[in-house]
Formats: sequence, C-alpha cells, structure tokens
Amino acid sequence: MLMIGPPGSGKGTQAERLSERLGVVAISTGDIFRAHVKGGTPLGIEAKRYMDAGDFVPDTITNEMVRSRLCQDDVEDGFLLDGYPRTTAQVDYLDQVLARGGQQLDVVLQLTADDDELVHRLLGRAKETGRSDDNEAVIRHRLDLYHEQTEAVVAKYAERGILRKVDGHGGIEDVTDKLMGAIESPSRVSIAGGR
Ligand code: B4P
Repeated sequence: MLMIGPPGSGKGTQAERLSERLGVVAISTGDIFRAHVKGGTPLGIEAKRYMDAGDFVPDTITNEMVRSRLCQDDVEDGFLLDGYPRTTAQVDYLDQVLARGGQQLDVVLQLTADDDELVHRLLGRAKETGRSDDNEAVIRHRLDLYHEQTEAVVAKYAERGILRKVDGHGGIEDVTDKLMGAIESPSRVSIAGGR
C-alpha cells in the first residue's frame, strides 16, 4: 500500500496507526531521511539541504534509498510506503522495483485536507518539535510542490483504479477509521487527479 497526501495531511501519523492495526511495516521516506540527517551520514548531509528548503530530495537519491529498503526481509508480507512516490519518475521507478520482486500495489490511499488546515497543523508541530522545514514560507513551498508534482502521481494511480481518497479532516482516531474503511471497501475511486 501507499499513503499519499500533502504535508500535514496526517500521512506519518496515520501510517504508524495503520501499521499497528494491519501488522504491516510502515516505511516513511521522510523518517529515513531525518534518521540520516541525525546520524550525520553523507546521505543525510546531502538530503538536509533539500529538506530545509522544502524541496524534494533528488529522485536518484530517493529511489535508491527506497529500493534498498524494499530488499529487506520485513517487507515480504506487505508494506505501507508513506511519502513515496512524490514524482511521476518515482512512480515509474517503483513500478520497476515491484515488478522485479514479483509484487504489485493493492491500494493507494490519498489523504486530503485544505491548505489552511495543513499550514495550521504544521505551524503547531513546529512549536512542539522545531522541525527545520516547518516554517510558513517553507510549508507553503512544500504545498506548492505537492500541487505541482504529486497530484500527477495521484492521477496515475486513479487511472489504474487502485486509488482510495479519504478526507483527512477530523480527529486522528476518526481518520484512522475512515482509512480502514477505505482499505476494506471494495469500491475504488477513479478521478482525473484532484485534491
Ligand atoms: P515527510 O516526513 O513525509 O513530511 P510531511 O509531508 O510534512 O508529512 P508528515 O508525515 O511528517 O506529517 P503528518 O502529515 O503526519 O517529508 C519531509 C521531507 O522529506 C520532504 O519535504 C522532502 O524534502 C523529503 N522527502 C520525503 N519523501 C520524499 C520523496 N519521496 N521524494 C523526495 N523527497 C522526499 O502530520 C503533520 C502534523 O499534523 C503533525 O503535527 C500531526 O500531529 C498533525 N496531525 C495529523 N493528523 C491530524 C489530525 N487529524 N488533526 C489534527 N492534527 C493532525
């Protein structure tokens, strides 16, 4: 499964909760990058420049990192990728990696929320965690990138008929229940992009 949504829509929050409920491993590219930054690895030093500016880390770096993570044993029974793919080039790369491993995506979950709500949430997180990419100018840039690049990713999965769109407004528990309902529901959303 994949979890796609704009920054602040609850991807990381919900991926952890779904991972517990479903017993599949959640893999967040943002978390992996932050662990590298914290550890001062060469990848972390490179990624930090992009993350602090709210830019995507280049596909070449991100793709290789995901490929190597998907080779580990704990993904054999399934996985939930959170925050990847964010570009259409990443979609193509993931298709190749999965095809090579004889795997395919079952469901792509799209979490939606209004931009004003997203900015409000991320500014709230900034006060708690001091994340270097959670200031208003960078948040707005991350939102622009989502609309410019990641909505095309959403459209690709909608065309394939595996997209399930879930409203990310409301309490955290309520959103988890809505996501579980979307995973279990046989109905699939087919839209031409959109938020
Ligand atoms: P991420 O770590 O994915 O950061 P994010 O988009 O802000 O989402 P996150 O999962 O952390 O936040 P959430 O919405 O759960 O990426 C960070 C950076 O890494 C990117 O900008 C980029 O530079 C790089 N990167 C990652 N993946 C990449 C890729 N594939 N390609 C290139 N670069 C990549 O939660 C936000 C806040 O909202 C939290 O405080 C939470 O508590 C709150 N919240 C959640 N649900 C709520 C609810 N229902 N109500 C109220 N508040 C809620």
